[in-house]
Amino acid sequence: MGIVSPGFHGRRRPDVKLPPGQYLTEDFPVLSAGPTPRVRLDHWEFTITTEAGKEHRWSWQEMLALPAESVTVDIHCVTRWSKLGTSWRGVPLDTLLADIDTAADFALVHSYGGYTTNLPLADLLDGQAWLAYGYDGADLTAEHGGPARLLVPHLYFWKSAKWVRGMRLLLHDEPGFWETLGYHDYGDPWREQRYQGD
Ligand SMILES: Nc1nc2c(c(=O)[nH]1)N[C@H]1C(S)=C(S)[C@@H](COP(=O)(O)O)O[C@H]1N2
Ligand SMILES: [Mo]
Repeated sequence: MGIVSPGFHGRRRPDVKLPPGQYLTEDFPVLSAGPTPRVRLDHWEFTITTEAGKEHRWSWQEMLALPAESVTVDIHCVTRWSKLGTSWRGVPLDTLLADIDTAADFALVHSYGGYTTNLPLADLLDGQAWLAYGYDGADLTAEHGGPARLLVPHLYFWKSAKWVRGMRLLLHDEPGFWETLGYHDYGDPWREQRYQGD
């Protein structure tokens, strides 16, 4: 996928904490398929739309008022860099999904700027995913997806949609941007699910 900032240097060394085919980087590369959208906080909203068409919407202030968590996780990009011990702050998706009546098994996440990515709904639950607005003790910068991005660290990082705007809950899986272009539907880095058929 489009490398915008290729000027980083990976170290090759065996490390059990790295999924197969990955190398470590200390930098935080920026990978964006298009320009960085600038979203005004007073216009920002996050919307979950159920398969029945019911919309659940949070303004920036409403989202910030929800209980947040600080998490430290490893992230793995399909272009083979991994970064260990990244620290984030955000709202668990469990909280946003808690009161939503749905029979859906899938989510199609969409971002300001038009990016999309799909995941099983189960992968957004049980403490596995966050709506992240803080990174390393500061506000999440725009290049890394601020005001807020999805954080789903157990899958390749393309599933962690930057500038996230909402998601549609679906009874049937629908591919997102990279998945339509041949990347794996699920994207488990430990099973090296980079491309369709892996
Ligand atoms: N909206 C949006 N989200 C996105 C992307 C993108 O191009 N647009 N790129 C994905 C990819 S391929 C990766 S590896 C990570 C990169 O996040 P970073 O730029 O903060 O490192 O964001 C993911 N989320
Ligand atoms: Mo990526």
